[in-house]
Amino acid sequence: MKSTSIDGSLLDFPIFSLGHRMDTAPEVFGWLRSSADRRGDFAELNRRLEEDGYLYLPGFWSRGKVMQTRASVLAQLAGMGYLKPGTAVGEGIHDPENPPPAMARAHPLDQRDPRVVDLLFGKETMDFYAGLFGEPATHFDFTWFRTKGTGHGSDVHCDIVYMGRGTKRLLTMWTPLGDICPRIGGLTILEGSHLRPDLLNGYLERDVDRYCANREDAGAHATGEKGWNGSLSKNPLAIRERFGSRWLTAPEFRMGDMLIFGMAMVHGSLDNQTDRIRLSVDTRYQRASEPVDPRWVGASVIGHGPAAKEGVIC
Ligand SMILES: O=C(O)CCC(=O)C(=O)O
Repeated sequence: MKSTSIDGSLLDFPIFSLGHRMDTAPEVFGWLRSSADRRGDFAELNRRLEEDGYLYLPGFWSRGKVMQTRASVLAQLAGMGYLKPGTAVGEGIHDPENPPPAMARAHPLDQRDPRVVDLLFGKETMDFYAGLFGEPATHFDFTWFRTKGTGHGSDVHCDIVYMGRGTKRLLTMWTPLGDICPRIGGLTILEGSHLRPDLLNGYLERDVDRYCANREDAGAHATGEKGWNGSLSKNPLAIRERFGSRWLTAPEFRMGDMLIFGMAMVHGSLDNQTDRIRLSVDTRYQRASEPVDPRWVGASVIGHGPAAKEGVIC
């Protein structure tokens, strides 16, 4: 891929987010800062997490380990008939007649796939979080699988509205299970947005599973028939203007990389302009001593199901 360094450059091909062509001028677009060289320096990593709101750690895991995880997930997708007949499973080309569901919550992929569990919740990863937190770490029992075929990335949002019933000091980890260039649709982070909650008009206090019990359609909200999907915006250009900062991504996310960010970080993802599935997972980590959002723990999580709905008087 042709692109130049952060201090001068544009991509030389168009990229999109939610159908909007992204401006890749360096004033409004840039690359994530790598912290790979400070991997064991937890004081510095915590400082960067506070300052930047994210940690980008290329090559955290061995490439081979992530390739095995990818192979295991692709084999599942192939078995479910989501890959294009006649193509190699490893290519991850989706069947246009039967594309996989992009939505994580409804995903049929196995939450207990041993490769996935070992990668995301095994000793190597949990030791890292314990080091980062300076105390024992724990994680949600749910893995959000993203299997995005050709088309739009994710709406612009912050994660707190989906998982804010425990500690707010929760971290998201976004993990590519394939090499993901901006044409396939990597994650995008709105630089410095974690420091400007004042620009979000109360968004960070909301909860997708809370509804007004005194409204006429309360019943439909209680069952999940109606609801808000947590989106902050479908227009990444307008949101960027509001913050006056830059959208950040990587020239290529590679297998072995991890990207960590906090609950108030505005983020989204790029559209997939290819026929390959953009395969990634996102998972959540926190200090074991702090309260955990009950929606996301247990053998079979309740997630955003009816049991999570909370009626309040508005
Ligand atoms: O992968 C995506 O498109 C979105 C991921 C995301 O929103 C997250 O990791 O919190």
